[in-house]
Amino acid sequence: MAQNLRAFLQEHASAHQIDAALIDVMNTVADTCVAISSKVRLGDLAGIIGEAGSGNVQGEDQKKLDVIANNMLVEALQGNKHVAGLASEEEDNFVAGNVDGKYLVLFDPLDGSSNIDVNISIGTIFSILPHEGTLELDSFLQAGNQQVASGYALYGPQTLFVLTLRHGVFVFTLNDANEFVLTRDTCQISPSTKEFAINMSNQRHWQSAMQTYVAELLEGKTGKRGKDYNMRWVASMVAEVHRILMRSGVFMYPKDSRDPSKAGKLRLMYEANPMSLLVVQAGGASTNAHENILDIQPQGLHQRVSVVLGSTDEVSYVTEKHVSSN
Ligand code: AHM
Ligand code: MG
Repeated sequence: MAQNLRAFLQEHASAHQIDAALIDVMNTVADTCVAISSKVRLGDLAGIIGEAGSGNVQGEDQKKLDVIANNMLVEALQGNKHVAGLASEEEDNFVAGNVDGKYLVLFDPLDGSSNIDVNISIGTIFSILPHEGTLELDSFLQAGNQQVASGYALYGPQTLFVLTLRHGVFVFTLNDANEFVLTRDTCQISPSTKEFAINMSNQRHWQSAMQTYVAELLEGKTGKRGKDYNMRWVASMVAEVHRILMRSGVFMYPKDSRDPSKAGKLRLMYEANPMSLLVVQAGGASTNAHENILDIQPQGLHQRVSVVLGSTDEVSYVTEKHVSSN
């Protein structure tokens, strides 16, 4: 019989000596994603489509669903006694949890916001860090390789929950009874690929190493890379990473010369770190085009970063190109 998420987590925890408190936090995240999924599925019928009329700390307009999903996660996680604190893409500052909590949960409550109103896949991304001592901003500024778990919910044709507790990557599908059921127990990204994902409309703003790399991909079979590459761009990182976990590929969101103060569009703590842990756990690689994302020492909660992740051959090739061009 197919195993549900709770049973899987219990078994996985005993097989790998994982703290029961961490499993409890994971269950709270998953339960909240089920609740978010119910709202996403109903769209206009649940009154969740459209602008919230507010902005977040990064100056981005918030959608109603950004705010709803954020509030649901904050409330649920504050109610979990093992959670010491939270940080969210939609909150200016970190939020305190419970003084005895051993974990910090960081999340992008609704990733792919530009796709909400057009019924294209969106998701929730989360990262879990260990915690001890007094809760302060510094508590959250841990490198990605300190994460004890990460994952995402993908609200697509199916609602999926994908997680790692540092012992592989597992995929669960939401069934008719609103229960996540294990549907894939191995995710392995192959080293080579013929598929890339990048927002080509920003091409003229990329650094020259990225311009050269993508130009080589576009040359096709008779060009330098000797392959006909295919391109995909959903504009939801959750959907792009899921595709890479399922059939390999490389995803890039490079830094942009339009705003030199920003290191890229995506956020290190809420997007790049959790996705990098999943990709590395599935045998792939992840860099900021220079160094491994998981090794970056964060300087701020809302820090942005360039992202190159997926099949190792491509990630190494594009990273080497950037390193040697400096
Ligand atoms: P969001 O968290 O505000 O939704 O922004 C992140 C999203 C990613 O999911 C996606 O990879 C990227 O932004 C898409 O950017 P673009 O609008 O340039 O295509
Ligand atoms: Mg996002």
